[in-house]
Amino acid sequence: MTPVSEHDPDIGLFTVLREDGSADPKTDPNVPDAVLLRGYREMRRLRMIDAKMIVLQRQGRVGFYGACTGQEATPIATGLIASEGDWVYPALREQSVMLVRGFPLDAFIAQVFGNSGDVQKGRQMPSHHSGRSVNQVSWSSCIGPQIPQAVGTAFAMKKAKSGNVAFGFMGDGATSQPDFHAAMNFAGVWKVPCILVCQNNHWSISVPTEKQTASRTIAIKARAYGLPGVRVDGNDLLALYKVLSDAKERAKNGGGATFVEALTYRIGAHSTSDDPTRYRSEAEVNAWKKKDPLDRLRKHLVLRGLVSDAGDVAMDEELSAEVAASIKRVEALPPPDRASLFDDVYATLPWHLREQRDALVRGPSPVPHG
Ligand SMILES: Cc1ncc(C[n+]2csc(CCOP(=O)(O)OP(=O)(O)O)c2C)c(N)n1
Repeated sequence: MTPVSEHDPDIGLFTVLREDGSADPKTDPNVPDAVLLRGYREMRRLRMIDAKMIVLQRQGRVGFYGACTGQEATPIATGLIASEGDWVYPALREQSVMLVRGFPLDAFIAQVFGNSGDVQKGRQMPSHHSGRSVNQVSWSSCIGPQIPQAVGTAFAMKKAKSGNVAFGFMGDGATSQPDFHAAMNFAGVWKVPCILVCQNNHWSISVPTEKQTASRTIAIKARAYGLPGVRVDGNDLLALYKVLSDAKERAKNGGGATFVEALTYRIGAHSTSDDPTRYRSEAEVNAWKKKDPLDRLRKHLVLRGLVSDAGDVAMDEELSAEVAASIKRVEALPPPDRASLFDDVYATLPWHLREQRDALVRGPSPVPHG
């Protein structure tokens, strides 16, 4: 049996940001200031979008929302390091990668409304974003299928020698799904350019991680598949930047896939359909609030003189106005055109569907009098 040690990357915890806000010089990836500030702004905007969308759901203006509050560092770090030709397969908490990669905010919000501003034409459940323009594929709501999809895409990239990578995301709960094991096995055997990231937020709705797996860590599972596993502080943007960049370089250079376990915590409910007070304690939530990824990055940036209270006030005013204006524009849009129901499946619509589409467009026949 291979001996295990606290120093192994799949057992220990890779961190950069220290409690006092400084970066550990031994692990600091020296991210350029402009990139850090971009990440900070994106994290603040994402937190604001999530808060506003939850209010909209509570007001009955959208049907469902899954926030990632407390878990912003992973999707934002991914967005910062992804190249244009890379593909992203998110789970519920990583939709926002596409925003960092230039997907328009209006279209992002329209997906939650499911109206005519939505590139998916209202066909997907809210919070299941995708965007062809940024190579991001919607997850299916079933837990796990996006993991083999990401690995399959990476296999195609390898065959095509595209030089790109695929990112596949999952929660800790997804590691109990058969799809996880099939994907990890395939990724190991075929050395595909893939980065598989598990956001271990300690809960799979009401199931705690200790009831999900008896493994010492989740990252250690990678050993059995012949992949490197890395355990990283998922609330530390700098650490994630480093681990994900290294994994990307390795994948691009033919070194194959990496499995990353990012330790984090879901501060809010699983989704707008959940009440977490029924299964976890306030004390636990409060302890994690002290390790908030946005606060930790801010502390670092303040120490480096890159952000200030006044600057944050101005940024929040700007971001709040941007998000509010987007919601206002999007909410005013009509629903998707009904006839669009028949689009996108057949190059040439078969006769029986043409008849059904025409009947739908005509509307019901008038009821005869008499
Ligand atoms: C195959 C399948 N089983 C059960 C569910 C119900 N379900 C939805 S989300 C979820 C928990 C997912 O937990 P995790 O993978 O840890 O991700 P998290 O939501 O914590 O980010 C479950 C069990 C589902 N959607 N699909």
